[in-house]
Amino acid sequence: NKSCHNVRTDCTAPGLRQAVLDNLYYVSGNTPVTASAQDWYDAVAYCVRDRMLKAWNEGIERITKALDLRAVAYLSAEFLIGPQLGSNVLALGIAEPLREALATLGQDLDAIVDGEHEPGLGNGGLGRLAACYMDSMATLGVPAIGYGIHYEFGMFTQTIRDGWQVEMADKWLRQGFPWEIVQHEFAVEVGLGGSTETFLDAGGRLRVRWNPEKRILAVPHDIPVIGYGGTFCNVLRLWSAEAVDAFDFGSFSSGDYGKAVEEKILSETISKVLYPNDEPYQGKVLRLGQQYFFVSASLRDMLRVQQMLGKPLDTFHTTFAIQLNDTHPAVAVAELMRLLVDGHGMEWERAWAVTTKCFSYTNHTLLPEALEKWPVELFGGLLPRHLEIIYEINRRFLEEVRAAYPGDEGLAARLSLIDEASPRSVRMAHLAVVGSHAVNGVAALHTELLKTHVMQDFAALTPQKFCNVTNGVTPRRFLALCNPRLAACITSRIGPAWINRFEEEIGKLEAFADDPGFQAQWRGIKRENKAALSALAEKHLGVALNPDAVFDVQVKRVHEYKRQHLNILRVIALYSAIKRDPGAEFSPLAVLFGGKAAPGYFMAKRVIKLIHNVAQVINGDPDVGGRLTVAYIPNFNVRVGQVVYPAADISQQISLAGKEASGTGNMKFGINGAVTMGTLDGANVEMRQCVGEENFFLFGLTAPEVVEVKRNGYDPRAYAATDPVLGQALDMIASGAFSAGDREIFRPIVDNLLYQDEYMVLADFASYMHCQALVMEACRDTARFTRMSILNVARLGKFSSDRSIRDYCRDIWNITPELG
Ligand code: 26R
Repeated sequence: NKSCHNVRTDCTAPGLRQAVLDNLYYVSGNTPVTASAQDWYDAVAYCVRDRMLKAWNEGIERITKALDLRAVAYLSAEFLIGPQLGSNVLALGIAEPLREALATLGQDLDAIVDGEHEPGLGNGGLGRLAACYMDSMATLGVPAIGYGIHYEFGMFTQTIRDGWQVEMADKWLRQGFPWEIVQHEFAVEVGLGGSTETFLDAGGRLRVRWNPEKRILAVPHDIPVIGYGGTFCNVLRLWSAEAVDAFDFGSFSSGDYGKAVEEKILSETISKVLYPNDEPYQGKVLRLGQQYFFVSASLRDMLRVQQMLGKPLDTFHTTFAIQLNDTHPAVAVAELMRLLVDGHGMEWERAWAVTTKCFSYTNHTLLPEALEKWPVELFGGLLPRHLEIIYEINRRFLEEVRAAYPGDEGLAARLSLIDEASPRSVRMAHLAVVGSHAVNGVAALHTELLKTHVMQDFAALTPQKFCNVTNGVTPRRFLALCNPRLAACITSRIGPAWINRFEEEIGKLEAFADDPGFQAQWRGIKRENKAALSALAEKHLGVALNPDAVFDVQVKRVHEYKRQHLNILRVIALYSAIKRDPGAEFSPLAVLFGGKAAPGYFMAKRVIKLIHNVAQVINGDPDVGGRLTVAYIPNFNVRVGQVVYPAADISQQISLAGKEASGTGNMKFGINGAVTMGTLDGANVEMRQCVGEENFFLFGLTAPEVVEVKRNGYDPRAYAATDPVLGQALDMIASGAFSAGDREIFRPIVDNLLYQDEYMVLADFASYMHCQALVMEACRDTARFTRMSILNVARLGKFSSDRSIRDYCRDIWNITPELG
């Protein structure tokens, strides 16, 4: 039946119209008269999903049928995929007919796209990077499965009450999620707790058996990830925890209904909530349970594929390249050993060879407090067999170390997988390095610091393992989708090939950098994007932002090392200057902030409060007269980012040098034409090399200078005492100028800056202010600033995640992309 076929695949406007109407009627039980906004969204989403299924099914077949194919298994505790409708429509190339179809039904595609509630299954950079990589792998034709956790509650929703962050639960599944398909037939059981025992197998060999105390069912939820062009599709497989048995009938029939469902509730706890801490690590047993849960289910799923292909286990590494996204899934090293040795009776040495050929590990942080360490007692309680395996890996590893460096017990202790300091603990990064054939940092500077500081002993032992893959972002979501005006303008000059060949094509824009007509068009688009953001700010915050002001933006997680407080000190200093001389010329400036603080992070939450209070004073001061405006954009997430990046003139990337591993917001701003004001940290270093130093506003200490200043004894008070601008800004906060005279509320911030200042805010302040003056001067020269903006886009081709994925394919995975 032809028409029946067409309603699921037809991509003409009339065909799409019919498909949406059918879904409205048959899926949600509505007519256009009764349909709510959510009903329209669902009808459109299912219509789009239908058109992905051909590529989706072919994608599943590709991985499960092709004998000679190597697929990536990307293991990540977080995938911050963002809204799905818009990006899928873009990938399929059906925006225009769909828009037309909906218009005939009185519906606006953009409004429906904007109404989507995004799955917030990640904290920030690391989770979003995983999503960009899934997009690039699908676009380049790299067969891949993303494995992660189907959290019931994602990242909390941030609301602001009286300037304070208040967290609210994010029940993202409340309205259903049309993009996932639950695959009950691939559910697997995962064990936890219990004990181990030895036994003699049929061949008389001594074997070990783990008898877990409880079992939990892992149920896969599959989300398609379709590449640009719509022909290649991979899958994101997220595991949710369920009870093996829904409830205990024994208790149920004896009348104890509460006890009957208890088991079910306990089991489901495992995938209940995303941990919202993005740096300081907390040794919570539930978190280790989550990590093991998704890792075990994923490895069992891969072994199932291996067996389905009829391939022997000792070629497992030819089927899967397993990438560990930070140490969160590092227990996979021990789990794969257990599955091969205990489960399949493989010899230790052979199993170890397979394991190390499978795994590679990406490190994402230099902060020592973020390195995962699990107390041995806690670890052994939950995963007794894995602890034994880790001891055995360590025993053999240290034997090699001692053979290579006889007598150097200090070295052995530093390299050991076990930290012997009390409480004894398992060092997950060491497990990841030892179990992998490749270890990478996420920016050139970061990799260098890994090799020379954080992991110097490993780098000396196995230098060939270490390599760099600088992060990237997808130009589909973070330019083509989020900035349609700029995208159309770029395409009108250089054609559309930049969308999936960004690195190769975007440089062609450079030819137009000084073209006055092009420049005017470029500025017009930026102004429209600013007006769009202003409209949102007006609606949600009641703050009026002048679209003719320079938009200066810092959006990212709130953390002391990212130095939002340095930014607000700058704002206070600018405000003081205006107050001193209200008549002096000051071109309009809008300083925007956004980002969430970890719920338990006292200082970060207080910084959010300080920003709000400063905003209130400045925005309401008639002397300022709207020339300086400060706003905090609440609940920053992927969706909000897609409105913010296109509207920025200046991108604040001001972490203390040596602290930010890479940053990826810096790249999202840059490819939307914002000029960076930043330190030589993370990927800023490489961005500056690419755009040219004259198109980047640099300030601050370098990483080696930071080390040097600290070595000589850093005294923040000396800076406050000698720089009157800085001293006065701190005094204003301390004296209650932003807290109605209350001198206590911000004392923790001021005292911390004066007496500790771990992230050297005061040391970098003067340099930052000097840089600010240069920025203001550059902004007054419209042609010069527009040229800088255009060149930032034109010269950032390297920062496409397509380039990153090609690097991984070539240097780490040994996979050849099938497309592009
Ligand atoms: C609680 C603990 C174990 C934990 C630590 C760190 C949990 C989550 C994180 C997230 C960290 C690793 C993270 O997001 N790092 C960021 O990764 C980005 C992608 O590589 C980088 O751009 C960014 O610089 C880095 O901070």
